[in-house]
Amino acid sequence: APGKRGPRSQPARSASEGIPAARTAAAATASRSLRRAAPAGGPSKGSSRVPRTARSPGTHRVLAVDATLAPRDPRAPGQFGHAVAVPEDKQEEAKSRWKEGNFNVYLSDLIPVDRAVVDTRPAGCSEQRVHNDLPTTTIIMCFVDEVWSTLLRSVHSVLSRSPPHLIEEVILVDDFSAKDYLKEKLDKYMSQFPKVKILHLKERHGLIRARLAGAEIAKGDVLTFLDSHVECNVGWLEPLLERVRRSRTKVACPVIEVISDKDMSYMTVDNFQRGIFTWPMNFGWRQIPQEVIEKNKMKETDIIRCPVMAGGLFSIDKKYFFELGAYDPGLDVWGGENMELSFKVWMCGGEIEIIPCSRVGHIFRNDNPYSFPEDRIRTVERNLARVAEVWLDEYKDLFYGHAYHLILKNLDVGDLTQQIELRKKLQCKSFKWYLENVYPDLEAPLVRASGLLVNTATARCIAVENNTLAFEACDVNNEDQQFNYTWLRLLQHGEACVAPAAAGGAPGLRRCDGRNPRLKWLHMALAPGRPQLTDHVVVEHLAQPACLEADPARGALRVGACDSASPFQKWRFGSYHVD
Ligand code: LR7
Ligand code: MN
Repeated sequence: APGKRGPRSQPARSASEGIPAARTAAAATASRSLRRAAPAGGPSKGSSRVPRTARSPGTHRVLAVDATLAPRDPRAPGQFGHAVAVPEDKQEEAKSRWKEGNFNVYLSDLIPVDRAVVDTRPAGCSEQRVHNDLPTTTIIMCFVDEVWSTLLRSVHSVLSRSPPHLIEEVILVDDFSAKDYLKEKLDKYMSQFPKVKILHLKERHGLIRARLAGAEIAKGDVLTFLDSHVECNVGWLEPLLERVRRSRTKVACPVIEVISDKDMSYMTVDNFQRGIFTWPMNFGWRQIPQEVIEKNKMKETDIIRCPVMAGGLFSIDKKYFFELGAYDPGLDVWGGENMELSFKVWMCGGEIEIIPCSRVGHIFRNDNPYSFPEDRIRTVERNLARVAEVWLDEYKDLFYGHAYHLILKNLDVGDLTQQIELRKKLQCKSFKWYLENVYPDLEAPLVRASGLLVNTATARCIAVENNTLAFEACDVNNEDQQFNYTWLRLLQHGEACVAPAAAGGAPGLRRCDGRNPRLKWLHMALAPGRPQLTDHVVVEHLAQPACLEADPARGALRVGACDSASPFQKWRFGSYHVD
């Protein structure tokens, strides 16, 4: 549609199956349509610079402490969030500086550190009231080798667009950056702001443990986490704190808008988007369907409950955060912590919300500009597998089924005892409850296919009779003929699984074990990419393709060399739950 543009065409994916190459952010923006930020209403709308007096006792209007109407230098490049172009003679310089942050660092340096952005809040936000006794917050911003001007702009936007009495402190957690300017120079610059504290970590903690280090020393009632390349918009903070004040188990997220990595313009995003995930736990945003919006008469200012949060920007009651066990400290560097906290919050009694009246811009980049201490993909995979093991119950098979290489890798996720204990202690609900109540639109069939496995040429079915594998005339009502084809690629009947044989041999039964590669079958109806073996059931672990087949002469079951033309190798399940 005209006026719509996504900054990235395709979410980048790792070479291996399933898990995105640490690119949740890029993958997430791919589905969002963006608009240049334009004022939502008239010039004075919501931007009065002086706090108004409360009309009813105990509440006041959202403050709009901001220089949007009269910035220090109205003609500076990038002012009001406008796009900036690199001058012709600076193209080379801009290009060479890109890798300092994987965005247009040259332009970031060119635009004011305190630039104004357009007030992108939906109509009505500036009239909303918040309580006078909002909790105070500690802002925690972690960074490793962040670009100077970008880090400064993030801090300035917090300080100039938040009511001072609500900010207990701003803790900058320097995650062992190598850049010189992030040492004394940063300390010196920030010393003009008494509320800004800098914690220089003595070794690389990774984002997750760096946030924990900040949280440990925080004095505010509420923790507000932000990335180090953001611009908080007008009135962003009060609506977040208002939600936490209303209920301490609410975790409040702003709408994350887009600061272009190319021209530094501040773009707004479509309203009515929820934070969701798809298998194997890839974060994304999903538009609420128009009919749902109409049916519920949803307004643009309405709070949106989200199955998961993006991860970087949110407010949470400090005590509640620690009651939840904060983040699993076994998560390394980057990734998956947003899933962990989201599942934990929902399953253990809380809620995740997007607050449309709170808006923060974020620079979305195609790649992390810093190095990972160990392999990036492995790190993210391991984090996600920890989350799956602790929180997904029987649904973890869907995770592994969609990231199948992880099973083959025999990934070591480390010790999970404490996390499992914590879940018990908090008496958290099941993942099934979460799916039914929080994310009912996620497709999460526990098995891929089920019912009778019919050999189409002979109308015979496999069965378990007296603990042995039988092959008999199909009968839908026969319990013994019911099989599941699982995410872990087993042909399963209760505890018993069909065990393959080499070509020429007869299959048998074995006790099911999802980790045993010698029990696995590929049902080609569910494995696109081998059209020549459509409807076949292929032994997975053999190099020479061997297929389950009916021996029509003996009415028996056997494994034979795969033959795309053989009708005796065609099988069909009663029902398929995925395609
Ligand atoms: O080792 C590290 N130490 C750090 O301090 C690695 C990173 N960091 C800092 C880094 O400098 C940055 O300020 O941590 C912050 C987040 O890292 P980014 O900006 O590289 O992450 P991201 O924006 O690409 O990805 C999202 O997912 C992350 C890991 O799961 C975090 O949760 C990020 O906070 C999160 N960002 C957002 O939610 C913003 C919206 C993007 C999306 C989706
Ligand atoms: Mn980020």
